[in-house]
Amino acid sequence: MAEEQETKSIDQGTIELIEKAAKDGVNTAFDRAEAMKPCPIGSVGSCCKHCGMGPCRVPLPKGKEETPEEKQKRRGVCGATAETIAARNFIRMIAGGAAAHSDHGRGVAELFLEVARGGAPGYGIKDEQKLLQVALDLGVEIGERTNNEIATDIGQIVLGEYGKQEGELITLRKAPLKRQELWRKLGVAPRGIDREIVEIMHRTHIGVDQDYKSLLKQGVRAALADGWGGSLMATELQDILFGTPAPILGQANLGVLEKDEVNIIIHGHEPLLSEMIVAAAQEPEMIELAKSKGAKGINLSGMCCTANEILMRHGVPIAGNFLQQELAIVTGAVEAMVVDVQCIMQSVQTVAECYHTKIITTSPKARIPGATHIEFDEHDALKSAREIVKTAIENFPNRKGNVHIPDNKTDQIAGFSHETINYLLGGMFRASYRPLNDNIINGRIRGVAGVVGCNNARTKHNEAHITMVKELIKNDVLVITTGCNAIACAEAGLLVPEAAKKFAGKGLAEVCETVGIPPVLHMGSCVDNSRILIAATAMVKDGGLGDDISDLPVAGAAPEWMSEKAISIGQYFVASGVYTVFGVTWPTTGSKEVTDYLFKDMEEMLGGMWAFEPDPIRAAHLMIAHIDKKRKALGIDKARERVLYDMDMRRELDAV
Ligand code: SF4
Ligand code: MSK
Repeated sequence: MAEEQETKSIDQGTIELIEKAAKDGVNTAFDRAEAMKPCPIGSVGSCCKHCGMGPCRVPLPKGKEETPEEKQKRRGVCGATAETIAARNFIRMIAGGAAAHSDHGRGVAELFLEVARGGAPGYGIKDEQKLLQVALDLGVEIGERTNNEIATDIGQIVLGEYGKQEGELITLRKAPLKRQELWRKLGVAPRGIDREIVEIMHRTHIGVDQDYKSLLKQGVRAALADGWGGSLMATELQDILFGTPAPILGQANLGVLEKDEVNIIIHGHEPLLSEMIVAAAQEPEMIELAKSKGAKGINLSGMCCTANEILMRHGVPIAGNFLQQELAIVTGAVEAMVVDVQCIMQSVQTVAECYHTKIITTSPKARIPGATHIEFDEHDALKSAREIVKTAIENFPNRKGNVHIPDNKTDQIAGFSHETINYLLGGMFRASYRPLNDNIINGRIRGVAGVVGCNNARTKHNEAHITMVKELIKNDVLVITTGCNAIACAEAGLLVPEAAKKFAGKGLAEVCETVGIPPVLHMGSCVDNSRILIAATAMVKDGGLGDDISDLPVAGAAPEWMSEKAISIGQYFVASGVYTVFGVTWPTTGSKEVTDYLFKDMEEMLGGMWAFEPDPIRAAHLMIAHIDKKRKALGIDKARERVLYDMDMRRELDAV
């Protein structure tokens, strides 16, 4: 049994809890993934169910070259080709992902406006400097105006960007000039966020856009509306409201749960309510109440991206990433799992029913049958938060005694926002990316990779994440991370400065030791991938590495992706000029033309392109090869060779 479970995760505590779940008779995602194999036609994008004449399946013919006559017949009832069907499916994934991120951004903007108007007590403007910076970015007058007046204008402008019908998103201006011009030239500069998503749904309806290239271009436009629009605005406004992250010590893994305390896990993506739960859980009356129920205190931890948000700003520990959510409940030690939106398995409720855990839903957009619903009311958020914390405390005496908390937990340093990297590298008085660019130019750092994204039950939990990241840093590639990859890296001990000496190549380790940073920098949650775009733009602006993101020696990856949001993120990275490799599975292989367009033609169009490689070592080397290609184009490849040779080797070379 133990050996069988070891094929499911690289993490010891996770394996222990998969075993406990089996003993307790609890069904988890690991079991379901084994029992139910993915549909081979749907998984390659060859199934369409966009109308009542379908579903239509257009799988590739097995084993032999298809004749033109056969290909002619391989269509849906309406005549849609395999290319149209694969492209439609792909961009509907982008629409789903962009909608999720951008609706998150809308929720933040609505709260932001309420705060500015004085209608959301308990919240305030925490980062005034960022407020002023965003005001400048959006063209909002500052003068002698109060913060609330400025914030009101910002909130209105941001909300207006969702329903805008013409022109282009204001925040596109944050991209390098050359990139903006390219988007305009290609006709992919997004107009309004909602408009681009709706247009995908329209074009993919039966009988509308039948040209896969035209469909994929609209996918690019909607993904850009996500990355440079909805996600970026979510991050900016959250920073103003809750503070821009700065380096902070935290811990990660299932071992952060406490045996003798009331354990509350906050899970999902939006930090709006969880910020208040952090405050409520620290109130003396709540701690007293917990003690009166026999607990030693209240232990708050996070799961998935809500975890990343409250870790980055408060140091709240992370209990796990996507595939660990059911297992946290299997410990038998969780009084409440509080969920907001996105990445919440419906099965948390059925798992919770096997123990004493209460699942508390908080968003009107995300209900789960059987769960307790305590709706987040931003007009009295602390009241909602207190009610939630109280419900958890009162559940403590109901623990069933069948408790096992694995003892593995690791330290991590998180909080590497773009602003922090700027200060860390350049100093308070001359914040800049110059030292990073210089170290790339002199070859100590080979390049930068953004490794992000989910877990996927079709592949061993965390294995591809950690194998890829270790291979990259070993080869002197500085890694920046978000989402569930960041949590995996924390669990593997890669987010501490000491990891540089242990795992990084000589050049990268030297830089990390000098600056005092880990070789893998945690930049936040899924919407915070926008921070990576801003960091890449800052590298371009600092000079010496070309004049567009596509010139930089950088690459991106999501080795264990599963969500539609990951596809949207990948597409906006590609559209921003980044070579982006995905693992596990690829959703368009049912059409060679569509796949070739994404994997080859997009590079000509956008300077960035998609790639698919499930083997994490090979994927890391594809990224390294791309980074080296860019170094060569910039004429800095020789510098790295000089760094790699020690004095004796250089003497030998000179003698030749
Ligand atoms: Fe079939 Fe066309 Fe309907 Fe899709 S839209 S289900 S391909 S008939
Ligand atoms: S939580 S989208 S599983 S990264 Fe952002 Fe993790 Fe992927 Fe959800």
